[in-house]
Amino acid sequence: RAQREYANVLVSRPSPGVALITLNRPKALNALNAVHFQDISEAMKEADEDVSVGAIILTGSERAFAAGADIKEMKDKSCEYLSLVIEYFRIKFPEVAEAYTTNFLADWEVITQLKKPVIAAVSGYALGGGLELALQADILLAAPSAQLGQPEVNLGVIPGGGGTQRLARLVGKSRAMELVLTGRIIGADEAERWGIVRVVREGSVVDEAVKVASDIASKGRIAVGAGKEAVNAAFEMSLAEGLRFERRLFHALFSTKDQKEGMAAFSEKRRAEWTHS
Ligand code: CO8
Repeated sequence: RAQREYANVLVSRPSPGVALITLNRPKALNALNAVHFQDISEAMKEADEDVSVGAIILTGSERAFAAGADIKEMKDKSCEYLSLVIEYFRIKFPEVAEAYTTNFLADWEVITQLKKPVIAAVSGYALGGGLELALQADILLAAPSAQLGQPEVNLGVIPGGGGTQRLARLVGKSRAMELVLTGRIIGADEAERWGIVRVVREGSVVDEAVKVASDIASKGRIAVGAGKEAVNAAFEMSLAEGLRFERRLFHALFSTKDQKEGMAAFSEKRRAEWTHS
């Protein structure tokens, strides 16, 4: 089907089953303004709904994945635009929320709501909202040039797109505190030691992401979707709840044709032909 065009992102299919979404405001180091972000979220949703897509890659330019939310756009905003208030309105007054949320980075958590796996391929700066965007991805690959940080403290604010929560879970309290309270920017090696990313050869981050995405896209979509859902549950549930959730999904997969096919193919020493059903 015809690919939609977006002003601020490029969308391509570098390999069967793989959607590549490239943030494309290079002069502003991919700073995320409302229009840019709307394009990102619509392109991500479009790829998620496309049955021919098995995995989605989100990347930026060589110099910057994304240098954060657009400071020039944010600088004159009053407090009601802050996400805390958006959340409050979303819950309290759903009809008012519409007006607020169509404005400032409305669909912020969009990546976490997608069914397909998302791989962030990070080169250069991933700062503030740029890092928070990458942290919403399921798999993070980084070039040696990658520079990650939450410099919001230098602007008189704190991360507002999940940074404090996701980093604390990912790298632990002390490291998360250091990033959030000092704004220190870390390089790819340190980010890899901390378990945030896997570093690949310079210049190959998108190619590596395509390899991983192609590999995922070659599996049965139902099992991939269930695996993603189960791992993500680990960040939201207690261990007992998460184990129960995993077991339920595991059992449910025995009602799929892909389970019959996968196990038959193994027994017959042949490749599985997934029907995603
Ligand atoms: N916003 C707007 N414009 C930016 C941003 C940004 N975040 N980052 C860079 N730019 C622009 C610069 O203004 C400059 O534009 P111009 O040429 O018109 O002056 C252009 O990009 C190139 O940048 P520099 O000249 O500064 O390039 P350098 O190589 O000298 O420096 C840096 C690169 C270190 C990345 C530097 O640009 C920088 O420090 N940028 C700001 C980083 C930052 O503070 N990010 C955090 C922003 S706050 C945030 O993200 C909160 C997220 C909340 C999410 C909430 C969801 C609901």
